[in-house]
Amino acid sequence: MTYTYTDRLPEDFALHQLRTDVRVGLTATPKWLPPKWFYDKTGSDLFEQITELPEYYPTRAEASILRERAAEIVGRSGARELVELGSGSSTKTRMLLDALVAAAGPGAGYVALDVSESALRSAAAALADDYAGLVVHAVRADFEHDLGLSAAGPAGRRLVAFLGGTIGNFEPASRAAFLARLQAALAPGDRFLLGADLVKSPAVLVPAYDDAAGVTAAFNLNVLSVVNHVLGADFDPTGFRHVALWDARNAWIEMRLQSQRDQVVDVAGLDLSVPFAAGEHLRTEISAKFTRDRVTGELAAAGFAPDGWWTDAEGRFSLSLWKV
Ligand code: AVJ
Repeated sequence: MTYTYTDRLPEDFALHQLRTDVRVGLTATPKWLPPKWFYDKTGSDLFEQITELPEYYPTRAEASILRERAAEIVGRSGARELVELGSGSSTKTRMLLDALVAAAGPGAGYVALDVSESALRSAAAALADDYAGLVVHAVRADFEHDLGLSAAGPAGRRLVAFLGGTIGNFEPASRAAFLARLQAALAPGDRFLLGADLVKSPAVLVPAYDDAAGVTAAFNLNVLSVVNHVLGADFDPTGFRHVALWDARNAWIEMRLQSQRDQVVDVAGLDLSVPFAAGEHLRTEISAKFTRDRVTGELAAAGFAPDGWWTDAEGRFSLSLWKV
């Protein structure tokens, strides 16, 4: 089978957004860059490696819930279409699709939303090949601002999945805005499936973001290479050190890059010089961790009603189902 492709973003969208983010983030105090820029080809490969690290439990924990519960979740949702925020080609997507195709039969649909055309096309092509009879749509959209849910045309009930714990990358205010927008975009009968990582001991959390093999450090530092390539900056990655810390008050992991010396970084494409003091931190990611009460409270505030809660056997990660 083949797939359809809809582009809802201007071609230079990513470049424009990166320019704005770098200008705003690197002139702020303290400095920051949003985590979405980790994921060029190298960064995506490094993230795949992270998911296989002994210390990084979220991917395995979420997959173990799906292995046991995908059929129950899809059955309870009554969905004919799976909409995934972020283009999934992974085992996790396939566990949901197996259940969907079994339950909905021919005419079941899959919609992937992502900002990356290449990620969308490779995921959509692979899934269209492997699932005969599955109608596959790839939609290039920025789901933080445009859910693109209308792009694929009328379907039956939809199950919108936001997996992996990526919800934790949002600042609390953007998370609330995103959830409210999603709630408003869903029709009665639609369901939202959320993967959220749970609060646990820093002795487990910190190594998950600071592994012994140094893969997460390479992933974090890679964002400097992205800025170098795309905006002609001259970051020297060896001038920075990976830092992961647990912020207990905010209940989030913070990843930072710490400048190892006084240095000035030139961003040619922005005509910008950025001074870093020795020891100064650049924040590159927050990864919030949740309690069941917090998930329930935030989803209720956005207008969702609970329809299911599952964790892995060790209670590390949650999947939860919501109706509007
Ligand atoms: C893909 C955003 C869920 O926050 O755990 C992994 C990204 N960062 N190691 C996460 C990540 C460092 C990951 N998410």
